[in-house]
Amino acid sequence: MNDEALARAVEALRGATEVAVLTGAGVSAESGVPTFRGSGGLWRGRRAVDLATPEAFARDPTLVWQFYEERRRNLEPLAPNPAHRVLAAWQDRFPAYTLITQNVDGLHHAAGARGVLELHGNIWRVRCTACGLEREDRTVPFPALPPRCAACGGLERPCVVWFGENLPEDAFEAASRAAATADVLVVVGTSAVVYPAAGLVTMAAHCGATVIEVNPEPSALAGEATVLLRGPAGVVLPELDARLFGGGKGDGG
Ligand code: BJW
Ligand code: ZN
Repeated sequence: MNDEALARAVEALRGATEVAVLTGAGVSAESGVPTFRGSGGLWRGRRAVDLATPEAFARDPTLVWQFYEERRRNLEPLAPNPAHRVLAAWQDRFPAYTLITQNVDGLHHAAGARGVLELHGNIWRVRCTACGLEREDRTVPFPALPPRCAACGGLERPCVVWFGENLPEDAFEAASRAAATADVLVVVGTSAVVYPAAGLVTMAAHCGATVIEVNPEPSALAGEATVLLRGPAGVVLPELDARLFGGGKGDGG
């Protein structure tokens, strides 16, 4: 990791009153969750992003349901990693702090983060396609076929946001406000190709925020990041935390 970049990130965060964080699949990679566009992003030979569409569900609800069923089964034993723990601890470190995620895995919450803005929903919830009724469902394994809604008999689906669907309005509005007013936006583990989430970075940069990117690989953010921290989130964030606050939060428990 580049020491000068780390020092610049520390300086920006030390002077910050409002901090926002935007995470993507990469923050959960070290917990064992495959990223979407990485080598683990294929399921039964299909691209994960091609199954995450309303068209795929309309064509073959059982296939798409089984894709989510398998992901839930794989997720169940996984635990938050040091990156999730540092990002949860920061809620008590900065005067104003907003954690925004594109992930549906619930690992930020499992690490103790409160009020996480989940832009793309949550894999542990289901929603009726007919009446919209939502419920939490942590059953693993899920039934092999999509269940029927207890209220109206409609087909249930995972409560996640597919391509072409709107993001949850309240979460996206709160995320936009946080991006617009943040002194620093930390962008962790996202390829930044999916909108409108990726647009939050542009918004923050235009509104004067310092943008710190944590990612081992280049992303679509390119010139938008002020500080680039090249490395895995589970290493970079505990190091940043240690320099800022003396560390300890991301280690061990
Ligand atoms: C590490 C690491 C380690 C690895 N540490 N890092 C404007 C322009 C162009 C298109 C559009 C636009 N506005 C809207 C669109 C259309 C579309 C879109 O963005 N398309 C583009 C792809 C072209 N957007 C939408 O449709 C959105 N809805 C919408 O805009 O509604 C309004 C509307 C309606 C109708 C018409 C038009 C507009 C909805 C988007 C929903 C995205 N859903 C998914 C699936 C969620 C459910 C599920 O989990 O199955 O969300 S797709 C998938 O991508 C998932 C993710 O949240 C999202 C982002 O992926 P992410 O997190 O960035 O993962 P990866 O794999 O891409 O990247 C991982 C990164 O981690 C890499 O950079 C690695 O290097 C890094 N990494 N190890 C740190 N250890
Ligand atoms: Zn219903």
